[in-house]
Amino acid sequence: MSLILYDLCGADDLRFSPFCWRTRLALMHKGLTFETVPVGFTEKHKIAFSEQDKVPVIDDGGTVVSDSWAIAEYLEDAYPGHPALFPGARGRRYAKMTNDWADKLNPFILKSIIVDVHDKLDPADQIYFRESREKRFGKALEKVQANRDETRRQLRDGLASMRAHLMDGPFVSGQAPAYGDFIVFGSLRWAELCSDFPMISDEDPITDWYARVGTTMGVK
Ligand SMILES: N[C@@H](CCC(=O)N[C@@H](CS)C(=O)NCC(=O)O)C(=O)O
Repeated sequence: MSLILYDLCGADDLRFSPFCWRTRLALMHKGLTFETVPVGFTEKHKIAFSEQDKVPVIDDGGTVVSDSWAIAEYLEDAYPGHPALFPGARGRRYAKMTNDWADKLNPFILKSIIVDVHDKLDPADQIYFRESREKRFGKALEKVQANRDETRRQLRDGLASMRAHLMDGPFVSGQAPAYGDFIVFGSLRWAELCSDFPMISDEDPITDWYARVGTTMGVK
């Protein structure tokens, strides 16, 4: 039975969603074969079967799961003989903590690159994205992004605990990358794919970590 990932898609088939990257890397780490179905912001009909309106969604031979965290838990439980997403006795709890922490940092990335993300979308999705995000932030996308030196500083400050954690080992999850790494990697991959504005400085140890994860997972 086939496994399908419904994946957010921009213009030119760009797959940039931080949450979909978490799931994509989780599937790769588990060694599972999967196909992807591109879903634009204005193509919610493609995921109507999941009874909610956000990606990622997976359909694993008829088992439908949405939300990247729920998908990671599902994959870990459904494929126990495959490499672990949450290694270690308390790995699942640590990964969940990382998940919730990273979700709070994502808005700093979004505010730093919001016009750049808009520009990477197809025209119909640009209209949807502008309307929905300007409603959310109460101002023009350009005004949100104009403050990006500050929002990037907030992101860099917010990553301090990860920087400290990396002093103890090469990956968030220990000696090898696992789901805790994929969570943060997805966010920085999103920024890299959508924008030339560097979220992390070259001197930051997180830059080396990002390259290590990319190389290990074969995505850079
Ligand atoms: N908590 C969810 C968040 C998923 C999410 O926000 N997905 C975005 C793409 S990055 C989405 O589908 N947005 C649809 C929209 O804004 O209309 C998860 O972890 O999967």
